[in-house]
Amino acid sequence: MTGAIARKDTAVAIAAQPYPFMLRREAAALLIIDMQRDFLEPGGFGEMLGNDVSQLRRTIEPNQKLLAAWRTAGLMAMHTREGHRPDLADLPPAKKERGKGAMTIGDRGPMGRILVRGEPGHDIISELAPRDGEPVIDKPGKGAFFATDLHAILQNSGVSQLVVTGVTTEVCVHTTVREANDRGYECLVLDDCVGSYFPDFHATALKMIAAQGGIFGWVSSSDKVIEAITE
Ligand code: C5J
Repeated sequence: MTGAIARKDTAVAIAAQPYPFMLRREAAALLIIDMQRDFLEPGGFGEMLGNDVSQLRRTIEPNQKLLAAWRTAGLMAMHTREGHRPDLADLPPAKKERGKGAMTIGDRGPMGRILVRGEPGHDIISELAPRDGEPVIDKPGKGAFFATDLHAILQNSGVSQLVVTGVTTEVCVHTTVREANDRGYECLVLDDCVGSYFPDFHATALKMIAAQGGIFGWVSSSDKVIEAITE
């Protein structure tokens, strides 16, 4: 057995809360949640709901560095996008009506129809554009497992560990981590690579993941993961 193969099959400990996460490269995927223009740029869904989108933009650079290191290590990366069919047939009326803003999902904004697949605002930001071969999961809800083929793709790829990043911490990241946890995945959430429009929600959501001995998973930061996967 070569040294490279021996390293590949060996779990590496990553300092985390509530205790070290044992990353197994062959079983791990990076799951980047909803880093879309609609959430991170003015004129999209996030701003339509009254949020300050600049709150999320601090996550871009650490996600870029992590994704570059992850790709260099030859590990599996996946991306998700929240959005709906152009005919809005998969949009629950309750979701459309909530928010009560002047504009709602499906209306035309500066980046096209809000949260609709195929529109510019639905795209992943250019800084984190998926590469050919990286699965992109289109999801109609907050959780990435609901009404998607994510679980099948992970199972067929032998993935049992998820390194989770993206936005927003307490909504789509949290919902996805909870869904993953109930399906048996080990989730490591990176505090500098997830973000919220509400700093206090962000901090509490991260505490909730690692509390009670890791009730939903582990929390660490991107520098520790990069160190662990860099040869
Ligand atoms: C929200 C998301 N916040 N991606 N979506 O509506 O977290």
